[in-house]
Amino acid sequence: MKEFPKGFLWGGAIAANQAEGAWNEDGKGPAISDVYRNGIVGGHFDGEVLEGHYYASHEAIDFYHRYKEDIALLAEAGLKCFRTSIAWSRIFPNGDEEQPNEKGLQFYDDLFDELLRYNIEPVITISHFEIPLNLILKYDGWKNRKLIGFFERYARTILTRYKGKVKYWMNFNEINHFHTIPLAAGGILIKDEQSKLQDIYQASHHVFVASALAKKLCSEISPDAKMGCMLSLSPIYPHTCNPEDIFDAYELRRRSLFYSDVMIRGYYPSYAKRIWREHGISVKMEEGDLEIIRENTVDYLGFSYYRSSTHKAGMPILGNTGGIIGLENPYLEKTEWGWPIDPKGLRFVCNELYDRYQIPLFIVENGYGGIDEIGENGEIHDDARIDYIRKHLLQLQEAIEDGCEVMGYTWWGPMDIVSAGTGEMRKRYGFIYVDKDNDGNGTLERRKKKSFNWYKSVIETNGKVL
Ligand code: BGP
Repeated sequence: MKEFPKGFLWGGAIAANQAEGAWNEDGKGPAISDVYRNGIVGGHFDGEVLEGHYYASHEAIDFYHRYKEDIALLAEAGLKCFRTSIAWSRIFPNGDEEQPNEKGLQFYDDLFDELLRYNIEPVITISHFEIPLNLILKYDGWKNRKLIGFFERYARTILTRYKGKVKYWMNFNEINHFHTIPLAAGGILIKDEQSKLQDIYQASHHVFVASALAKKLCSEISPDAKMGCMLSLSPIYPHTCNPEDIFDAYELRRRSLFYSDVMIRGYYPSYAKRIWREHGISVKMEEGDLEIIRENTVDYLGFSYYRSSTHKAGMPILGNTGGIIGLENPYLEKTEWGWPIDPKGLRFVCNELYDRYQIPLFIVENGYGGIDEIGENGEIHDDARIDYIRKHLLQLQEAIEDGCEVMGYTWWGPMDIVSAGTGEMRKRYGFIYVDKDNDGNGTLERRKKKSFNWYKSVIETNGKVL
């Protein structure tokens, strides 16, 4: 069997709000994820913590207190890297303070030290669906240009503090979900459908300037570190060979690549100008914005890949920018959550992206969310999960053979965590089981599943044995 490239970053990935818990400890302020019920992607936003309601992020899997135990297990599995995010509101509880919260900074110092003790590289997302709540309520989120300054201060603080500890950064998680989940991904509450697109493109512009500034700071403060962007990139197939379907699917695809087009190439693509013209959108920019965006493009493209989707002409294009399931694809099996399983799509998407950008790719999320059955002796034989990951890794190997430069692969949710889509615990991704149910009951005990040893041997052999 073929091996993966030398130094390939085998890892696992989580997000602060889906794992840490301790939502109001040590000075942390409330984040948007703390006031969502039933999932930050598809759930309900309360705007404040309402008494008597269950919020999955409040305890999550208590990673905040149990990270040492988790990291020891990850080290035993042989992980080379670990992706997590910094909860912005641990560092700046309201997002707009002048001074950071020392206890929040200390937590990530301790966490990164613990990882480095085992030679596990931290891969850090600066903002993963967990913007401080105050920035939404008081400022209208990214619609407000002031957020650029708040983000810049936050980025400067963490880049300076963790210089030498963190070599791999990513700006915004799945930023191309801005259109589908503007509140979670972009921190903007859509109050008026009429001005939705105007607001989204204006907020996106602020995000582009902010991420370019973060990249600039990264080059100045930590010249050896790399800063990537992060998108959700399911391939979008045309439903038939009807040119109408083919063009529409292509158009939808381009829109899902809008964010990487700007962050990687450093300019607004020509197709965006047509969208703006036809929808009467005018994006306010200040002098120097386009220059900042042009001069500070990202070093690599991180993306999540779970599934593909199928598109037919006439299905709504605007608003859909990636990650959607679309129409039934009769050639593919599905997970218990209805997500089409498409390993070949990973090879397709790697080639598509590498052809388009020629910068290193990093698969920072891939995995199988399913229900685990516990056997009589407490063992968990998660063969469907192993099968899913194996088939995706085989296709990733093919993509590398095709010539794509791939830095690494991080298994989504190495320990079971809260689902972003539904807020559930029973949608499990881990090779480590966490004893907790949807209502918050359980001991939080960690237990290895069958996939634990399987992934360990994959890493040990650098992908030779799959
Ligand atoms: C991505 C998010 C993650 C994650 C994953 C799986 O969209 O970046 O935060 O949770 O999807 O989705 P889910 O948790 O809904 O199964």
